Amino acid sequence: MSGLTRARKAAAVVAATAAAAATALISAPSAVAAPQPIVGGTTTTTSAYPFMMQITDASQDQFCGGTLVSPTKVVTAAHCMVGETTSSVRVVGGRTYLNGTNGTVARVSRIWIHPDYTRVTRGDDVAVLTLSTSMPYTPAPYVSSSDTSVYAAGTTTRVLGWGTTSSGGSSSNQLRTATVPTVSDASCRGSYGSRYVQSDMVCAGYSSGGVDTCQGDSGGPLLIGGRLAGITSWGDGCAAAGYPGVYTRLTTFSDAVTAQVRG
Ligand code: 4AZ
Repeated sequence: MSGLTRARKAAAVVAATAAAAATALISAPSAVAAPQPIVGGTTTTTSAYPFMMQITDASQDQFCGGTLVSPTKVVTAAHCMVGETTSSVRVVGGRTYLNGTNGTVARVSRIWIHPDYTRVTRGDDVAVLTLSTSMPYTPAPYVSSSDTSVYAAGTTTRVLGWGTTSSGGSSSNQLRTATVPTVSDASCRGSYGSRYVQSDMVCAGYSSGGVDTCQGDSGGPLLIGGRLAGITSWGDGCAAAGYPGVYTRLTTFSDAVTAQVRG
């Protein structure tokens, strides 16, 4: 596997095969924001978001994000863990910069991947890592299975990561964050057709694009009201008009996650 592929788990970017057809259904933006990092976000720190974890290889090169939900449990994307083993992965907390050496590095004693996971466009994109040692950071609360109303269209969400700052671009050395509104199921279905599995996914982004997660942000949190409500999963490119980011709908999986957190 090439270094680039390994470094970013790039498989989540799905080719925009039907881009021209679907774009015709989206109203033209009055102004298009210049693409900026997460894409379109601002820099932040792990002090501001202490539950924000880097998922790295054994050399501490980040390839995905994760969210600390208890001292020894981290929620991430299943697609981030494909081909990984407890020996190949590390979780790094308290490290704002990719080139930092500070914070806390934990080894992983168990990797749970949703048993039905096959590919990002079929859903079930959730995994839970059990750490061998505790993280000295405050975990994030996460949604319960009954909290389905949090995804009401237009709700403000916050995303975080070290991913690329444009489609096919470079990762951000510093942690970044952005806010994006949730998108209705009907609209997201209009963008992605049958690849949008509404029981397992939720979309977020502006109809005009410009702000989004991108390669390397996968596995990281989508927060609603300060609670973990989604996991960065996939999309056609990044920040393109009419193609919002797609996130794991965590209410569907919160009971399964809780079983792993307690186990
Ligand atoms: C990725 O590969 C990825 N624009 C994350 C988010 C999106 C696409 C790809 C959504 O990590």
